[in-house]
Amino acid sequence: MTTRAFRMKLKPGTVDEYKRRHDELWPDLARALSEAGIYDYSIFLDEETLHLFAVLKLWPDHKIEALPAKPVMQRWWDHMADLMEVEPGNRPREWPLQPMFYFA
Ligand code: RM4
Repeated sequence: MTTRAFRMKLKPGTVDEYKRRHDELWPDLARALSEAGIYDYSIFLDEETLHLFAVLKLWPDHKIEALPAKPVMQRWWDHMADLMEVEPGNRPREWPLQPMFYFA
């Protein structure tokens, strides 16, 4: 198992809608995340800066690198692009986060 963490960023005024859309995560996207080997996936918001902090776990045989090419992932990113800072092609901008502390 590995843990991966990264930061994303919301556009101003989008917090409630971002939460609402994730509360109704598409079942086919949930399936694609699971099939890519992702589990225990959380996203936290810093309300002051609108930075989103994502933390997820990956099974050893994960295929997370294949996820961006999946049609459901691209549809989700298109669906979310009005709310988030995105790259050309609508993938959310992501900044990797470095592990600094762990307590089990
Ligand atoms: C986020 C973003 C991520 C996705 C999660 C489910 O807003 O689109 O790429 O993994 O949703």
